[in-house]
This record gives sequence, C-alpha cells and structure tokens, in this order.
Amino acid sequence: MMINRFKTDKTRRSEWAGVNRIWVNNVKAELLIINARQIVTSRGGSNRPLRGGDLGRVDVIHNGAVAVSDGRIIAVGAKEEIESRVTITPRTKVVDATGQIVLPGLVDAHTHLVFGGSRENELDLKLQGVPYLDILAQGGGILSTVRATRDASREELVRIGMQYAGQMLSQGTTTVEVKSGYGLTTADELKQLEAIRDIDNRQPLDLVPTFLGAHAFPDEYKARPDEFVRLLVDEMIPAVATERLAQYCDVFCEQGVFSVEQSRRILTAAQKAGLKSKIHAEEIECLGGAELAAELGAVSADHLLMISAVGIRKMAAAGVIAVLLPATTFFLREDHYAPARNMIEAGVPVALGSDFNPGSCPNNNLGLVMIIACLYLRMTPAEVINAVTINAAHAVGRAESIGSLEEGKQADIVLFDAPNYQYLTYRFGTNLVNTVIKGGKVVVKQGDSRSLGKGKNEI
Ligand code: IZC
Ligand code: ZN
Repeated sequence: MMINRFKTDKTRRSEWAGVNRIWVNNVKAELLIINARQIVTSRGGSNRPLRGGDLGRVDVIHNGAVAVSDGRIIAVGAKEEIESRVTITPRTKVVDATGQIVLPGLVDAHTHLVFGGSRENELDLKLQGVPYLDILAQGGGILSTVRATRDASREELVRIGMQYAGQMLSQGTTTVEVKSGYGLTTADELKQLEAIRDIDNRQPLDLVPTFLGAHAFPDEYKARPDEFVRLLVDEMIPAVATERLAQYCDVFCEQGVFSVEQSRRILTAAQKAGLKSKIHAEEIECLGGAELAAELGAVSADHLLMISAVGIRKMAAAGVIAVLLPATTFFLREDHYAPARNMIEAGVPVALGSDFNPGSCPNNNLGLVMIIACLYLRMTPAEVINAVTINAAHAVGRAESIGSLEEGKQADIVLFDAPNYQYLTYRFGTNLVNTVIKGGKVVVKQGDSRSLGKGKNEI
C-alpha cells in the first residue's frame, strides 16, 4: 500500500469553510471518479445533525461520478450529467472505481490518539476480573499512560502519533478528534497538544484538538482533588486558550474521577475561555453527565452506556450529539451497550467514534466500530454510515466542509472494495479501503497485493 507523503495545504482548505454550494459549468475537473457501483452519502445534513428517521437515510447513486477541482467537490451525480457539466482535460486524473463504492472520508469523533507507551499488561488483569476503574484507582490505567507520556518528548509523541494517524488514514479515516489528558501538568498538557498540532501539520489526516486535562487526578493531587480542579480552571484552561491549542474542552465525568459539580466548573470556565464542551458521561455509572451536557449546551456527550430516560430526553431537547463508542464496550467485555435505539427514537443525534486509547480501546479502525454498532447497538448500515460521516463531522464542528459528498465540500473521499454499502458492516476484520482521497489528492492507494497472482509462485 502506498501512503502519499504529499503535504496537503490545510490553511487554504480551511478558507473553504462555509461554502455550501458552488455552481459550476464547464469547470476543469482535476480529478474524476467514475464507474463506482454506488456513491453513498447523506445530503442536506450540513446545517443540523441527522436524527430519528433521517439518520437511516442515505442517497445511493448507481453508476455515478464525482468531480473535484482545487481540492473541492464540484459535482456529484449521474455519470452523463457530470461529464456534460465539467470539462475533462488530458490532465484530469481519472479514478476508475469499478467494483468499488464511494463514501465521504470517515470522521472519528472521539480518540486519545497521542500517548506514550501501551497497556497490554492490563489484559491479564481484566481477564482476572479486575474492573477498569479499580486498575485506575491502584495507580495504573490512565495514570500509567500519564507516566509514559510525561517521559516522552514532544518529538517522540509526534513520531508515535504519526504512525497511528497513518494506520487510520489507510483504514478510511480522514478527520479525527484527538484529546490531550495524559500530561496532567500544564507543561505536559501543552506538550501533548503541541504534538497534536505538529501531527496535524505533517500528514494528510486532519486532527481536531480537545483539551482533556480533567481526565484523571494525578498522583500528586490525589489527596487534594479540588486543588487540581483549581489548577485546571486558573492555569491550564487559560494557557490552552491563549495558545489556541484546542477547540473543545472535555471532562471524564465518572464515579471516582470528576463529579458532575467539578465537571460543571471546568466546562463553564472553558466555555468562558472560548472552548466548546464535550463530556465523557454515564460510561460506567449514571451520574447525570448527560443532563449536564444538555444544561451547558455541550456539542456532544460520549459513551452513555448507563444514560437515564431523563438524560435521553434532555439531550434530545438540547440537540446534544451522542457520540457512541461501542468498540470500548466490546473491549471492556461489558454486557450492556449504550441504548442507541432509544436515543434514536427519542430524536438524539447519534455519531460514532473509535475511542482509540491505550487502555479501554486500542482499536483505531472505524470499520470494526461500524460492525459492532450494527450488531450490538442495533443500528442499521445506513445509520452507521451517517454516524461516522455527517453526524461525526457535526460532533467535531466541521459539518460545513466535510462529512458528505456535496458540491462545495472538501474532497475527502474513500473508495472501498465492496459491491454495496451494506457490505461494509458485513465483512468484518478485513480492511476494504482501496483508495483515500484527501483534499482532492490521492493519499492512500492499495497496490496489487490484493489481486490474485496468476500462479502459486507469482506475486
Ligand atoms: O487511557 O484508559 N476511558 N479514558 C476514559 C480512557 C478510557 C483512556 C484510557
Ligand atoms: Zn475517551
């Protein structure tokens, strides 16, 4: 597989934010995708996340085409129509998608992508029945990753994070939300956020940074948690906001970690500093984090395995996006998944994320998340696709420029070796991504390694 080292021009791309529709006639296509079995995308969901019945609807164009110019999608539709509307020149790069389906680049709405070390040692503890929060309370879990992350230089974190980013890109993810939260001192949190910015600048995947200083109480503040909350409010949040290192602030609101009251203080201070809110809520215990998200107008509340009926109602009324992370539930061997169907029926907009992190979910493949969402959240294949594209784009604040194949949007496009979109939530365990296009450039292309040789000895 080839991963193009091409450095995409992120500054230029961000200028397109807000452009919803451009009219083209005979604009020169720089790239043209043809012959796809299906082009699969939501339409018209850029202003508000999809809910209820709308979440289960995707547009399917058979034998369609997508034309791209200057990094943007200039036309999507029936092949003949597109060919009559755009000018194809000898310099147009034609991507033949025979046998493939075409989707918007996938958006991973919740990750902890940048961290030092790994925690495979916890697997044995888990199999012995030691709960996740007990490992944390014994100074392991998040706190062992904090030690490894503090020990790593910014450059080391960048090197490790670049590898993970490359894996995600090759699996079809083109935008990813990334949290800090393994530094837990002002300097180490800034180091982690700077590493996130460096990774964003050095490779094609776009990273959306979130400050998660309220991820755990570090050892040195264990006996005086309120002082750590004060440090977050008085020092870390102002520093992160001044340096413009994050767009969101998140809190791990959980039994034995941050209470609802502490979460309210932290997120309110962050809002005043210009950071929008996210919250890890009701993952292991139901504390009322979902209600807090509604009260504060948070963009998303994430996990939500134990959410109450009141919490669901309040999130629906406030339009808070539920970012569900079923691969974590799977890896933690929980038998209770988030009540996705109840949320969808109540009108909560649902998105999905990988939760990639070294402890509770070392998986960064959204394809696997999509299948678990189908099987255990009982979401339909169409709902799952919208949840990892347009709704995830809303959850990271970028729905005006990514998350669907619509004219004027950034040309973030994935081609899968699949006959139809249902196949994506069926062939689990195989990476079906053939080609990834980011900002109009081909950045991942499967070589011939998948095609069968002519004889046993031929490659
Ligand atoms: O490192 O365990 N749940 N934070 C909250 C995590 C999982 C990440 C970790
Ligand atoms: Zn998380």
